[in-house]
Amino acid sequence: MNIHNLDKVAKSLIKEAAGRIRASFTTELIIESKSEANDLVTNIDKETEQFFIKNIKQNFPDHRIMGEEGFGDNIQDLNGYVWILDPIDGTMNFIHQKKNFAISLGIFKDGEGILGYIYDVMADDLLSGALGEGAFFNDQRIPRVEHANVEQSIISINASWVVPNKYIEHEGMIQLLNKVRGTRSYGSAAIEILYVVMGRLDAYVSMRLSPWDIAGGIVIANEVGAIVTTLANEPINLMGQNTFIVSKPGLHGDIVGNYVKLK
Ligand code: 2AM
Ligand code: CA
Ligand code: CA
Ligand code: CA
Repeated sequence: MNIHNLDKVAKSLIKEAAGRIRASFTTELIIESKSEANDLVTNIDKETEQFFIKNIKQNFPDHRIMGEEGFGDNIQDLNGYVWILDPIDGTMNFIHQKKNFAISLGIFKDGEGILGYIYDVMADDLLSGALGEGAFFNDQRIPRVEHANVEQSIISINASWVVPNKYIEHEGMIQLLNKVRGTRSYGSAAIEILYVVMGRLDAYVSMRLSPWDIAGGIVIANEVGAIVTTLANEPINLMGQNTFIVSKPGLHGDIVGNYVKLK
């Protein structure tokens, strides 16, 4: 398998899928709830995933696909080539705001992340990374991220994790938010990872992410020296859900060691 060919196909599928998503704004959306009332999916999420799967299978018949909407393969291991896809990350933003949503894609070979992509569909910004070859923002090489400390950082976190919740002691999060320079929340894990990689944010924290939210981002973050772990400071398991932090070095250890108290 030629990695440059794989990269070329992946990028062209992402661009074509994004064009279809933008074109869908002229048609009526069909919106459904999934596991809970605020867990939304649309016909465009599903059609986009099906578009990828059809084209991946045509180009690479022996590759497997793990997609959020369940049209791909039933993936129980990462043997061979596995594409981990979120057709629309930030579906609520897609529906309500028509911006700040992304296509998120990671390509893994025998468990190792070899290519990663986060495409901010409305900004037309493509963040990509290839194992050992660095990370790129619209084909411009991105420098490695710098160290950061809590006092001078902007941290992205959903407000749900700062009020009492079942995952984390919220008092610790309040202490953290009292110390940082600022907080943000964008409603798309992929876009928030993109911002950390670009240095626009210093860290992003979440209690409950799925493999497709983060697979592409992990490959890219590794290439710029941003640190990705669970909030228990363990490696991410791509076969299930995880707590999650992506952060500049220094800040990562401080947040995980001094503010996070998991339940
Ligand atoms: P999604 O839009 O693809 O569902 C929202 O804060 C972020 O969390 C989005 O990246 C969203 O991805 C993700 N997320 C993961 N699990 C979710 C859930 N059960 N409900 C809503 N968003 C979820
Ligand atoms: Ca979803
Ligand atoms: Ca997602
Ligand atoms: Ca999604």
